[in-house]
Amino acid sequence: MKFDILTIFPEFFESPFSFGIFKKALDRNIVELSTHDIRDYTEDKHRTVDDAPYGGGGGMLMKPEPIGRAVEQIRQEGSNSLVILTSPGGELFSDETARELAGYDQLVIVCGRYEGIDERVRELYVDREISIGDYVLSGGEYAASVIVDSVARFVPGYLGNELSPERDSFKESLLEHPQYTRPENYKGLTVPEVLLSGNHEEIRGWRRRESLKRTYLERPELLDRAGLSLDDITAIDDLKKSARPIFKAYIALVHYPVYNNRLTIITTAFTNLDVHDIARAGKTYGIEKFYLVQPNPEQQRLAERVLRHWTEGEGPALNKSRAEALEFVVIKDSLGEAVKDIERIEGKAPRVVVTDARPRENAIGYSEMREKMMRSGGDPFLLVFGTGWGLSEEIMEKADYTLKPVNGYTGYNHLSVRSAAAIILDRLFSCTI
Ligand code: 4FV
Repeated sequence: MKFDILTIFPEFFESPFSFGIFKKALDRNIVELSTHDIRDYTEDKHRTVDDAPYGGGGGMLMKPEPIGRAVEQIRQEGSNSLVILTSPGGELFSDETARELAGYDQLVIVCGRYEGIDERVRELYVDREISIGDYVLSGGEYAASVIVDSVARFVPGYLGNELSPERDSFKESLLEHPQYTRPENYKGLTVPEVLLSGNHEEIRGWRRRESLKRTYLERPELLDRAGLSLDDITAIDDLKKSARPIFKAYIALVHYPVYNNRLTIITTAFTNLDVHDIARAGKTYGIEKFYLVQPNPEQQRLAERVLRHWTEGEGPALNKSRAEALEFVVIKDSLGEAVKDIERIEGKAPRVVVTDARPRENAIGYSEMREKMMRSGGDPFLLVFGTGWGLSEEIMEKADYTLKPVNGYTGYNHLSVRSAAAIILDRLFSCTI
C-alpha cells in the first residue's frame, strides 16, 4: 500500500510516522509513505499556491494548477489508485471507510489549507472527499495522518500475526470491553474474577456482554449495525430493563382548537382508530400518559364509552394488550388542562413540543429534540399532535418547541395523525436494538 500525500507542509509528516508500528511497517515495506510539497508544482518564482476567492469573502483558497500538476504526476496510471481530498465537507471517515481504502494499491491524499481549495480540483481530480469529523482544522494534514494510520492497520501483515485488524476494529460495530493487566489490585480496584479464571468460554462471554453494555450505554446507534446473536439480544433486553434512558414524555391529541381545510377553527370528532393506534405507539415508546383534548361533551362521552369498553368489563379479557394501551388515555377539555395535570404529577410544568405538517421558521430537528429529551434528567415534555388540518396558531405560538414536518422526497405530506405520531415517536424514542 502506497500513501502519497500532497501538502504545503511536508515536514508535518516527519514525526508521526517515524516511530512505532508504522515505522516498523515502513522498514518492512508493508507500507510506503511519500510526501509531496505542492509548492514544487508551482511555476512562478514565488511558488504561489493560494489566491483570493472570486466573489470576495475573506481568506485565501488553494489554486488549482499546482495541485492538478502534482496529482497528474503522482497518481500511478493503471494502478488501483484513489485520490482523496480531506475536508469538513467530505463523507465521515469510519472503520468501514478505512477497510475499503486498504483495498487500493495507492492513496493520493490532498491536504487542504487556508479556507479550502478551488472547486475545479474536486471536479477534475478528487475521487473521494473525506472528513474526520464535524469541526474545522487548520489543515487537512491532521486528517490525512488519521486516515493513513487507520488504513495501514488493514494492510495484510501490518499488525503482525498475533493481532488481526478484525479483532480490534469496529467491524462488529461494538465498543471494546474493559481490559486489565498487572497489578491485580490497583489502588483497591481489582481485576474481575472471571478474567483470572482461565475459563476462556466464560471470559469470552463476559467480554461480549461488557462490549454490548458499553455500546448500549455510550453508542447505542452502533448496535443498529451490529450482527447480534440471540444471546446478545437477551443480554441487551436485560440492559434495557436495568439501564433505560430517563425521559418523561406525555402526548396529547388535540380536537380543539384545530383548523379545517379552509383554515377556520373547528372541533374535530373523536376517531376510534387514532386513539387505539396512538395509544399503542405511546405504550411502545414509553410515554407516561396520552391526553385526548376534546371539549365537546357528547364526544367526550363517546370516547369514554370506547375506552371503558376496552379497559373494563370483558375488554381486558378479550384483548389484554389493548387494555394495557388504552388505560393511560385521559380525556381533557383543553390542552391547558393536560399541562396542569402533568404539573400536578411531575411537580413542574412540561415543555410543550408541537408538531405540524406545515414548514415553520426555527423548527427543531428530531436528533436535537431527542437529545434534549433523553438528556433532560426526567424533566417532563408534552408532545402535541393536531387533528383536522393542524393545530391553531394560538397553540403553536405558545409552544416551547416546534418539530420539523415529517417529509419524504415527494412533496406530498398528508400523513394521518396516527402515522405521523408513530413516525415522530420512533424518531424521538426509538431503541435501535
Ligand atoms: C478537515 C476535517 C478540515 C478545512 C479548511 C483544512 C480544514 C482547511 N479535513 N476533516 N474536519 N480541514 O477541517 O478533514 O483547508
